[in-house]
Amino acid sequence: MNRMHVVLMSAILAFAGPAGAQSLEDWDADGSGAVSQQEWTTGLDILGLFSDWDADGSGIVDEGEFAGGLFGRFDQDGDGALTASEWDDGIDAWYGEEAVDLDFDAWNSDDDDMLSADEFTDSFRVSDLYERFAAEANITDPASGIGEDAFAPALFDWFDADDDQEIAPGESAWFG
Ligand SMILES: [Ca+2]
Ligand SMILES: [Ca+2]
Ligand SMILES: [Ca+2]
Ligand SMILES: [Ca+2]
Repeated sequence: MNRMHVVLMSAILAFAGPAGAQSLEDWDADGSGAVSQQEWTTGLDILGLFSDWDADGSGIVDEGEFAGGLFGRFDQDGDGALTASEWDDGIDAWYGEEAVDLDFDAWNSDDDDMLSADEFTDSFRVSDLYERFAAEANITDPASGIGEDAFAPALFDWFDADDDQEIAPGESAWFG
């Protein structure tokens, strides 16, 4: 990828905002029609996703920070809260429509119509969603969090549903 491409991609990503959909074509540097692990890692680096999710800058994304990162991805309009529909779309996109049976009301502890970041994180921690991610993404010690070197490969493994070492169009909700 040349420098102009990087600059252009950064501008596109910045414009798209924190919850904006990434385009597979932008990440597919060699034009193969799918995203390799190297292209994936480059895309996440340009997006700055690890430092974004590592809220305390410790070099580790722990379970609470992982929840916070997902919350940001799910918050489609970026208003800092999740409607039932944003929450449902996000869970379905990341975990699959049939794999998870969760109840919005159980997560929404104050019974208003929105999930705050704290409500989301508290409920995420008591769910098994982080553990499910860690198992699928080959994180050996999830309780210790996810280090920077493991972060992009873990997300790649998570989204590469058929384990053929590339992310094809339609395989991942990441590329909406
Ligand atoms: Ca951290
Ligand atoms: Ca929202
Ligand atoms: Ca609420
Ligand atoms: Ca694949």
